[in-house]
Amino acid sequence: MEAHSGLSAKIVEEAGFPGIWASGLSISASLGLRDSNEASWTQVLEVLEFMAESTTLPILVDGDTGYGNFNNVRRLVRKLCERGVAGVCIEDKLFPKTNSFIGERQPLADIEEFCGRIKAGKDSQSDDDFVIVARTEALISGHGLNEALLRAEAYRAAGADAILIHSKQKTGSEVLAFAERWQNRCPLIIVPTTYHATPTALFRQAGISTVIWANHNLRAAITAMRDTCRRIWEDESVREVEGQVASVQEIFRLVGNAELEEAERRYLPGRATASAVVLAASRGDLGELTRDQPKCMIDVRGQSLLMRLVSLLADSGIRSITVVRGYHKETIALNGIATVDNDRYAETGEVYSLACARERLDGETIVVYGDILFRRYVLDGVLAAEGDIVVAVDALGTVAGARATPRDLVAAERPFSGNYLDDAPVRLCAISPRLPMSQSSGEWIGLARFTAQGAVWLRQELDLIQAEEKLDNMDMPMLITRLAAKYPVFVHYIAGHWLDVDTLEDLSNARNFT
Ligand code: SPV
Ligand code: MG
Repeated sequence: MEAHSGLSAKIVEEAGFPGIWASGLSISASLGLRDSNEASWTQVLEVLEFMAESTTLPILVDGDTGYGNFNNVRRLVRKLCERGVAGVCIEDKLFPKTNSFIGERQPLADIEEFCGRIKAGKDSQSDDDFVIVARTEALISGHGLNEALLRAEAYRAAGADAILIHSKQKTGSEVLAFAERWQNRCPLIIVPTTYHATPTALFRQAGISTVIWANHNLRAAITAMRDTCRRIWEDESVREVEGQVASVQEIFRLVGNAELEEAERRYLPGRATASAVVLAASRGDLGELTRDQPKCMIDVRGQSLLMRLVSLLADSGIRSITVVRGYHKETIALNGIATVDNDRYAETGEVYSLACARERLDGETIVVYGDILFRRYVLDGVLAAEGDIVVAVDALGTVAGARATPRDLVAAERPFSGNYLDDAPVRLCAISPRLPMSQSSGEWIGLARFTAQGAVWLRQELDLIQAEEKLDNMDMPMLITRLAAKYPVFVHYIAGHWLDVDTLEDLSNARNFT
C-alpha cells in the first residue's frame, strides 16, 4: 500500500498491510512537485527516513530510474540500506523520468545499460535481505509482450529479485498474459491503477506475488483536505467538520504521545506527572461578554483565558488537565483536556465544583481557578515549593493601590520578608475575604498545589464536608482554611505577575498581560 510520509506509513501499518510502497508520484506530489525527478534523490531519502522511523513494515522504495546510471544506483542502494529501507524498484527509463501515465512511447533504457544498474545495485547492498525490483515499462511504452518478456528475463538474469510489469490498460489482460508466459521465473509485481476493476482473485490465481495500490492514500487525502477546506471556507466555522475529521487526540495517538509520557515518567523529575483541576463552572458577571459563555472562555488576544491557562499548565509539564464546566458548558471544548460537569453550578459554589472532580484529585494535583493568568515561573515555583499543600500568595495583594479589590486575603504565620536568604517555609493560617487588611500578608491568587498526600487529605476533607451537608455553599478559601487547621498548608509568596478577571477593568488588564 502506498505511503508518502511518516504519518501515512503508520496508517498503512495499522490497516494491516504487510508492506509499503513509497511512491515516487505521491512523495513528489505531497511536496507539491511533479513526478519528474524535481525533488532531488536526497530529498526523497529524507522523507524515507521519516517513513522508516514511523513503521516496522518493510518499505519498497520507488527509486524511479535510479537517479542516473549504475554509479548513482550504487550510492542510492548504500544509503537506503543505511536507512533501514527494505528494497528499491528501478524502472528501465532515462533520467529525468516522467510518470508512466503521461504521454506515449516514452523512451526506454538500453537493456545492457539497465542490467548494469541492477548488477551495481545488487553489488552495493549492505543488507542481505535488501531487494532490487526491476520494473519494465515495455508494455506502457507500446513495445508489446515479447519485448517485455525479453527485458524481464534479462533483468532477472542480471540479479533482480523481482520483476514489476507495469501496464496502463483498462483491464488486467495484458499483465495476466505476461504472468502466464513468465511462469514465475521470479516473483512478479503489478500496479493495478488503471485496471482497478479486474478482481484481485484473478491476479492471485495467476501466481502474481505482489499487488501495489500505488497512490490511493495521497488521492484520498486530496479529496478529504479539499472537502474540509471548502466546508470551513464557506461556513467560516469548523463546527460542521468537527467529528468528520480525525481528532487531535487521534493525532497524538498515531504519533505515539503515550510512549513519550511513559518516557517522561522514567526520565524527567517527578513534577511532569502532576495533573490539574481547573474550576471553570461559574458564569462570572461581565455583562454581554458572559451572556453565552462563561468568563473563562472570554477572548484575550485571540485565545480564551482558559486556553491560555491550559497552555501555561502544559508548558510546566502538566499533561493531564481536567476542567470543571457548568455555565454554558458546551462552549468549553478544548482539545487535549478532560472535562467534568457541575450541572448545579447556579446554586453551588467552588468546592462543590471541586468535588465533582473528586476522582481526579489523585496524585500530585494543581487546583486553579479558570479565570486567572500568571507568569510561568509562578507555577514552577509552586510546583517546586516544599509541603504537601502549597498556596500561591501575592505579597503585594495588600499594598494600597496594587489591586483595587483583593478578594481572598491571607493570614500567614509570617509576612513576605523580601530577604533573599530568608526562605524558611511560611505556614498559612487562614484565607478569607473578610480579613482586616492589617492582619493580611497578601492575597491568594487562586492557585494551589497538593502532593499525593495533600490530595488524600483534600479528598478526605471533601468527604467530611459532604457528610456535614456543607458542600453546596462552601468556597475555596473556606476549604483551605479548614485544611490549614488540620494539616500544614504552606504559603508560596510572589510579588505580582498574575491577574484574575472579575471586572471589565481586569479584562482590559488581561489583554495587556504578557
Ligand atoms: C508511483 O507510484 O510513483 C509509480 C507507479 O511509479 S505509477 O504512478 O503508476 O507509475
Ligand atoms: Mg513512480
